[in-house]
Amino acid sequence: MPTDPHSRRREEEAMKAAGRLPPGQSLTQKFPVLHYGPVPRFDPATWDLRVFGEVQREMRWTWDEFLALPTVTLKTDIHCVTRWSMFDTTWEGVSFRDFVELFGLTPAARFVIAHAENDYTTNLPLDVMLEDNVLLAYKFNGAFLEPDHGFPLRTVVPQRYFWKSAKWLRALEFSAEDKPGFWEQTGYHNEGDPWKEERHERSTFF
Ligand SMILES: Nc1nc2c(c(=O)[nH]1)N[C@H]1C(S)=C(S)[C@@H](COP(=O)(O)O)O[C@H]1N2
Ligand SMILES: [Mo]
Repeated sequence: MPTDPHSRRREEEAMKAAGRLPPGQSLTQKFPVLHYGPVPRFDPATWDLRVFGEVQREMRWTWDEFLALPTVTLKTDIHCVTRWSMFDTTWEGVSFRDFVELFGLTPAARFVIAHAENDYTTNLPLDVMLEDNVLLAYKFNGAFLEPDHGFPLRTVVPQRYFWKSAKWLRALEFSAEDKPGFWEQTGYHNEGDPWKEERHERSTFF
């Protein structure tokens, strides 16, 4: 990417025309850190990941158990609602679709609520989560995640704005009803599709 702002702007327009950069986004080279609240401490002795709700079997994994699960590597573009996009990020983790096979869902399951440390939650339809590019990721560009970026574990859902990729993941809830999460409750769009520019819910105040 050229550093000169004029040629960069031209490059971004070309990317939009080519259908790779969603509307209203700009490319970034460095990986911004963005979250609400403090970075939680990780203790491998007490950490667990739980699944609950509309599942056949409620289960929990310790950190060592989770690390033993088969992983996949995914190269993808990511898009933040604050208008930065990053191309060709590489993540390694457990494929969500494979993960669900370990416990099974009930026929009532239609939404997935990611629960992270410090009560951060975010909601997605189950059918989006079951697309083949959704990961429970613990490595970025070949190394374990930095604490800032969600170590030990985060969801990666590239087809939605990045606030729906929960850092410091601790549980996945499967639900018959939708449950708007932390940002969704403050007015961010419930779906958050960057290609439709679903940034905020239509507000009655503007
Ligand atoms: N637990 C948690 N996850 C979170 C957030 C947060 O505040 N808490 N912020 C979200 C937002 S708005 C973005 S853009 C991405 C940023 O991820 P990064 O800091 O790794 O770039 O994390 C998302 N996941
Ligand atoms: Mo974001």
